[in-house]
Amino acid sequence: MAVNPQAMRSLLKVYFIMGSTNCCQNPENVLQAAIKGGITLFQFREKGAGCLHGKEKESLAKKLQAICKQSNIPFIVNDDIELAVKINADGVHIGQDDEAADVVRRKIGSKILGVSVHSMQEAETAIRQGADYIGIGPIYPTSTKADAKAVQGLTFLTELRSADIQIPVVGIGGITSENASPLIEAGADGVSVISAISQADSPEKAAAKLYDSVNRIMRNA
Ligand code: 3NM
Repeated sequence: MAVNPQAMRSLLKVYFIMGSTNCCQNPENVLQAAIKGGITLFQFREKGAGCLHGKEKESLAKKLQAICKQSNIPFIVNDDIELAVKINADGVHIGQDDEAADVVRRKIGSKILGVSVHSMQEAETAIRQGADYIGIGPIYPTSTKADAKAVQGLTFLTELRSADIQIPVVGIGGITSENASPLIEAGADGVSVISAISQADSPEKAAAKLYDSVNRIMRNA
């Protein structure tokens, strides 16, 4: 763990994830609008049919990173540790098919490390190997990730918190401002979304609505 857990929890509130294939508008404009709306963390996830590679990918990453920097939003890179280190991103997010978290931790030093987990055992391993936060999903049905696992609802999150696992947790998969509340009530520190913001007519309004729905529950907790 490299980041103070309390600081990590605040960053996870509205965690926007996006790559060029998720947007119907210019990705830079989408990110700028999402930041205006109140996102707290950003992940560059350049995946799927028609995604950018090599220099083009790096060039978009740098443009989006510069936008995040202007507003002090930490910039996380999905999977691509080499790119994250090369451009000095603020962190990386990895899944179970990537290198082990302890290997990645050694490569990235004190940058933020997020790990996707789907079981108690994976969660415990990620914690032991130095994750700053874990991502769990899909909470609800999603069409954004073709190889998403079975929908898990709030079952796993509830199990984690009942076992007194205190690591910062973010949920992902099919989350919108309408269905975010139960996730926060069940113990998540925030929501990760792609399409709820990237495909919205107004990414700014969509981000603001998500922020309100998360914050409303946290204030009452
Ligand atoms: N990971 P949307 S679901 C990137 O379950 C990703 O680990 C998932 O997109 C997981 O907010 C998912 O549009 C897609 O549903 C999230």
